[in-house]
This record gives sequence, C-alpha cells and structure tokens, in this order.
Amino acid sequence: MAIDPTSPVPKYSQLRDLLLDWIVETGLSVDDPIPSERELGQRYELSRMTVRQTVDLLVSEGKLYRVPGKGTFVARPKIEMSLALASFTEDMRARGFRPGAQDLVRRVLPASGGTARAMGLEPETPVHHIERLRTADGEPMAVERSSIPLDLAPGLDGHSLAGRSLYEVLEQEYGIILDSGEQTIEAGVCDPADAKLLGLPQGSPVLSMRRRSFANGRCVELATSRYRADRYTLHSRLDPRRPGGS
Ligand code: 16G
Repeated sequence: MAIDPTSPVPKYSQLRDLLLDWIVETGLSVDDPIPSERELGQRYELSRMTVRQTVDLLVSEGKLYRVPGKGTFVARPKIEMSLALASFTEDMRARGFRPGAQDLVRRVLPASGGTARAMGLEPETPVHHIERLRTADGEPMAVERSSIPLDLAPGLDGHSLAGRSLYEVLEQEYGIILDSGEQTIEAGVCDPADAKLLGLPQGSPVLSMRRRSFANGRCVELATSRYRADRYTLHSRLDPRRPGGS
C-alpha cells in the first residue's frame, strides 16, 4: 500500500495506519526495531518531517518507543481493563500478569465532608484510609486510594495488604461480597508524588478513576485511582439500547 496524495486524510496519518499494518503483516513483535526514519521516507516517498510526525504520534500513543542513539522499537501492547466490578488482582490474573500491591499508607481517619457525602455517612465517621501502589509483573501500574467505613471492617488496619487482594480480605475476613458499583473515568496528569511512585515523568498522562462499590445497598469502598495512561486502555461491552430506555 502507498500514500494517496489525493486523500483528504493527512499524509502523517495515512503513514500511521500503513506502519501499524506493516508491523502486523511482517510479524514484528515487542522490542523489534522498525526501519529508520530515512528508510521510511524513501519507502513511502515522504519528507523526513512527515515521517518524524508519524513516529512522534505512534510514540505518544504508546505503540512505539525510542531509544536515543539506537532507534525506534515496537512497544508492549497496553493492558486492557474491562469496566466491571472486578478487583485489580482478578483483572491482572485474567490477563496473565502477576498482580502485586505495596501498602503505602494505612490509617483510620474521620471521613472528610466529600468522602462522607459520597459514601452516605455522617461527617467524620471513622474510615480506613488505604493507599497502595499496584503492580503487574512487578511494574508499577496504578496508585489506589480507598476509604472503607471502620464499622464494616473493624481491624482491617491490622491486616497487611502487601501482595494481597483487598476484595479477598473483605470477603474472607468480613463476609462482604460487593454486588454493585459505579465508576467515573477522566483524563489526568501525574502529580509529583504519584509520578515518583509510578516511575513516570511529572505531568505524564494518567487515567483518573473514582469508584464506589456497594454490598447490600451500603457503600463499602470509595476509591480514587490513578492508572498509567501509557500502559492502560479501557474496554467496555456495549449493549443495545432498550426501547424506552434512557
Ligand atoms: C480495583 C479498584 C479498586 C479496588 C481494587 C481492589 C478500580 C479503578 N479500582 O483496582 O477500587 O480497591 O480493585 O483490588 O477499578 P484487590 O482486591 O486486588 O486489592
């Protein structure tokens, strides 16, 4: 396939699609090098500037990565997160990764006004405040901050969550089985503290998620999480609209 100079699609964008197809067709895999920008320019009869624009785009999309002085290589595919009431542990295992958790902060605190409102609690109700760094195959993936009412899980602060699933502890130790939830997702950037934990430059893009999980109508967890946007993509099944539904 060649670049179509009469197409309304910009040339750098046509080259993006051609390159991605070429990577699949030639069977290139993770960490394999792609041809140099000079070679690509010759092959597709494009200026060096256009090729550079395409490679920059593919790097920013996380499909390629550059190593200064060495070249440009095929990046690892992103991890696809399904929008379900699954735990990080379940989600990672289902995708063939080894899940991990580092306990960063564990405290019992009075719920702030916002937390109390979101969880349907009286202001200042004691909640477990849990901050964890989540890893997949040992690589930092997300920083998760959760609030859980103390009365639902007394003594939870005494259970180490390092390398353990919070949802498993809630189920096994407290008999809490989450049965519904809701989640909002928005684009965000890494603040200095999270950038350090995630091993990313400050200001890197993240997926900022806020989840409320319930059991028998009661809010069990309010969690705000920051996931690396360079490693994650979200996947959601789309069901048909029901007649009369909103
Ligand atoms: C997910 C949840 C998080 C929950 C965790 C429990 C999102 C954005 N967050 O990561 O709220 O605390 O699962 O995972 O989905 P665990 O049972 O493996 O500790």
